[in-house]
Amino acid sequence: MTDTHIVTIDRHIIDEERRKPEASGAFSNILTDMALAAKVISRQVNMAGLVDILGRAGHRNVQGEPVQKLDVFAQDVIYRAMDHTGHLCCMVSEEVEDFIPIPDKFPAGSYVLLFDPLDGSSNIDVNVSIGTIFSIQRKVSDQERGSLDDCLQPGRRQLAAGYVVYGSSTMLVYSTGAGVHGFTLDPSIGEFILSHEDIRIPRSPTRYYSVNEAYYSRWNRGTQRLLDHLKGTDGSADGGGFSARYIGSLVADFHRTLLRGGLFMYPSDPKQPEGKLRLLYEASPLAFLAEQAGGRASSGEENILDIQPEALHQRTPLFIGSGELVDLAEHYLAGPTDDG
Ligand code: P6P
Repeated sequence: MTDTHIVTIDRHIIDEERRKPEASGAFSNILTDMALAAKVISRQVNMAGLVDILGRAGHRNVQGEPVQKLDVFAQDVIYRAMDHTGHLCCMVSEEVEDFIPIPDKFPAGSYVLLFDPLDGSSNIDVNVSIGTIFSIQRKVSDQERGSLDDCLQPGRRQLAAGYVVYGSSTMLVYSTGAGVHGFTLDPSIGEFILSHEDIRIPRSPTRYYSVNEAYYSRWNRGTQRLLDHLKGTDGSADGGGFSARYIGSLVADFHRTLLRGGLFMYPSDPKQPEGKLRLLYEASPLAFLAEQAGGRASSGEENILDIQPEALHQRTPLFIGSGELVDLAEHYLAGPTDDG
């Protein structure tokens, strides 16, 4: 008997909206528009090997990194899905140096969309999963078409956050503050179908730690001691027992951590004193999801969601996943950093 009880993401978003009497519907429309953008990007990503969109687009983004053509495509798709709807006052994108006001020809709204259109783009050419990350904040200034104050808000104030992982299947995972829910794209009907309701990050004992260990020699002693403990090489009775997993694509590594538990980390080092990952549209939305799923995220010193952003593209060290492992990371990072 074919299951006819399917919950599409559009229906789920409407159900979530109905739980909030004050909801205007604008907020729900942003999520629905993001789901549409995700379908369009997914089609292009899955065709990447067939269509001439691989390889570099010939210029560099605001981070100074070579821009892949799919990066440009994803940026355009999300921008065009959002610029005319009247729900946003402005946007922040990893691909654009300044915040992006809604054009005067379109009505402006009360929300801010912050996004990384295609994270992990260096993996595109080798067919490794990549992702889109997004965060939604409410406008706080009196500027009709947004201001830096609307963009530089702590993650604790997010109204919603989510990501799309373009992998063996395309999944959209989001939260509006009432748990984390995952939807798998069924290409045969072009719909995201509820497949992972109320995702909870497994608690210890969990199996995985996830970090680029090639940088071990650059880390401070606290970070090195944390790795030694996770690997069971520090001689402690309760160390070890993990498997290492590192894809090198943030959304894919986080998605596994969300579903299987464990600890993902991208520590700082002398070459990257603030870490590599971006606060506003990478660490902060993933931290919101982690906390909604019963885990948490830290810079190593403070909860990611409590950081007051100072700049659009500022970076942060990131330790995210099962709460007790994030606690462990903070414990080791607070310890002696020299050989003492
Ligand atoms: P590294 C991909 O380029 C990315 O921005 C994230 O998706 C990923 O987590 C990280 O960089 C990988 O960085 O230094 O380990 O190659």
